Amino acid sequence: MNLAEKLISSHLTGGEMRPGEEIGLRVDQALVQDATGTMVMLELEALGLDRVRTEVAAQYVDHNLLQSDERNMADHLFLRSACRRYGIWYSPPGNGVSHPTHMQHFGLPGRTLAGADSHTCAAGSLGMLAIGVGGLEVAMAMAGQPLHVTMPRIWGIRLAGALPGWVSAKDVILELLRRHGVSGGVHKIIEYHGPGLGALSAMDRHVIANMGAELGATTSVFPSDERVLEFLDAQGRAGDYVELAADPAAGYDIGDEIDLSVVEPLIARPGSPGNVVPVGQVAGEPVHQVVVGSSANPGLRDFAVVAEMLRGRQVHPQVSLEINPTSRQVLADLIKTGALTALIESGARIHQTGCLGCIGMGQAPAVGRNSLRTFPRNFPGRSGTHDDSVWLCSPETAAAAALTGAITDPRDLDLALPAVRQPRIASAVTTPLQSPLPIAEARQVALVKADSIGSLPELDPLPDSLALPVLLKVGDDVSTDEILPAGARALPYRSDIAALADFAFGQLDETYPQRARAAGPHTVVGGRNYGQGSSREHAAIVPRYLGLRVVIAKSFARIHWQNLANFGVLALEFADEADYDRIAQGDELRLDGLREAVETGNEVNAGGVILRHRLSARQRAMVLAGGWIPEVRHAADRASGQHQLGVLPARDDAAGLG
Ligand code: MIC
Repeated sequence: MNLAEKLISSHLTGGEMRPGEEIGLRVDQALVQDATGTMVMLELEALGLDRVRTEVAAQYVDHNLLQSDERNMADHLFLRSACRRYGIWYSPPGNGVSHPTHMQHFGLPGRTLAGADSHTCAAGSLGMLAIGVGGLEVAMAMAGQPLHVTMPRIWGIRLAGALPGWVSAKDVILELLRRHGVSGGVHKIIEYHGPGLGALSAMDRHVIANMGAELGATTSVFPSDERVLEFLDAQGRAGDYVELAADPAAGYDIGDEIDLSVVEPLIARPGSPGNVVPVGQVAGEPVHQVVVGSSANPGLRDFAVVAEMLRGRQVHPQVSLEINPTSRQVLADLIKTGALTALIESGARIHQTGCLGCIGMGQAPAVGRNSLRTFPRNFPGRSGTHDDSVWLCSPETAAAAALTGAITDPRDLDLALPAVRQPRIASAVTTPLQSPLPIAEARQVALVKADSIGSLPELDPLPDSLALPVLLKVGDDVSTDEILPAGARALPYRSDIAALADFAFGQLDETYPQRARAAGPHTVVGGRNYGQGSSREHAAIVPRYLGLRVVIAKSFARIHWQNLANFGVLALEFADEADYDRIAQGDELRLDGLREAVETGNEVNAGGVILRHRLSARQRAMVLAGGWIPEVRHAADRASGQHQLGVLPARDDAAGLG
């Protein structure tokens, strides 16, 4: 077996490991961040959970850090109280971005991790099977239920050679995006193997695994080898090391190879992480902002390399260079090694630890002014600026632009290769992580809910007949940032669906919320890879709250497709993609006999346009019930009303989830 198959088979709770089939996986660890976490905690409350059942469950506060009104801090207090109530680790604001912080404290080769954040896959860097999913699935996993995913094909990527100077891990994942685009990894696990691995540290692998999300992959997996041991040792956790690798003769469903020695500095042009070109091809474009940080380049090395390139030099006067340390640990080590002083003296602005500009929580650029970022995503408007011009690149390319004020291939600078200093043992700054309370004490804790914290909307069953106006028709690769924006204006409403509804599809059509409220039940038509990007289930809940009952698309991105089912929205695909052209915004589609069509088959006829769903029996039940929570409640009623979800056995055939 290859490593991905080993990880899957050792956690399989149900289903056959045949690509395309739904499988169930036992979940060892669960992770949420604050922007998705408030909904998860409301879901745990709605499900009547007493205490989480995963080995580790952790809540990180890393997204909603700017407190420009009372809402974000109210969310933090709610999350802390829910962690105390349900037995969850709480990482307060200031500790850092969930993914590297989770690796630091809990990363464990061979374990599974379900995370309510699409970049959860970053933990594949430590030989974990780490999958980003919607919040409700994480809530269910915390309650001890298996995680269901479509069995992916395993895509083996053999790495050979070693990266040349001025080229780093970010360029490797940009190379994959250049080759395969933003949907090249859908329903695939990317497994890295080969002799080139030895030269990539665990944090380099984090960079590569993290942005597997941008390829749409289910996750990425690296073996657990000496480089993982080195990482765990630096965290004082060498005892947690387990060696893990594919069997020597293992094969892959798909094969690919990267010769690291010929990878060159790459950059994604504005609009999509898939718009990748060599840096040299766009050299000379003026730059006004450079931001270094995020879970895509979170390691000490990623900051230190910038510091060394800037040491003794000044940031170009036209550029605002912004440093977002990813974690308290990285910040402490930047101070210890003197890198922070070099950055400060060069003119860099130092921000607090966390995601910040990566989700538009501040740092919005001026219209049309190029902003180079070491981030994972640059979907239109995600920065907070409607007509933004955000590019994605490595720390080396970012620092080169900070020095010259223009996009510059770092190899063209007259600089010596930066020598990065890293302490062998990373700073131990563990105190601020708050551990779960003992169960008796936890049961006494009341949830702290300010008025700004809403409740989950009530969801009614799927009607049998629907006359659905097409309120929006959109193109290919529409991201969840376009469906339900992040950013400093919208994020504070993540715990209040009714208020968040005003932002739905804001990037594409500001009139949608008003039109949806007036129309009631309606549909939206999309192109390929609809709903790519983040795991935010709000992108399903909010439109559903506004009356969205059916989405029709050429194809769907993995996480959003499941989120739609979780909240009772029927995801249909064109049997013949050419029919996309037969439907226009403003048309009305009549769907009759819908319940039976969903229950017994996979085809729906919308006035001559044949549409299909790919839902499993489990997903069909939730769509018919109006969503997963109503389905769990119905199933519990059927099973005599005795069960609370938190006490159900963790089996595929458990009442309510079978
Ligand atoms: C993102 O990178 O898009 C986010 C913000 O981290 C999201 C989560 C969210 O929307 O809260 C993600 O990747 O899932």
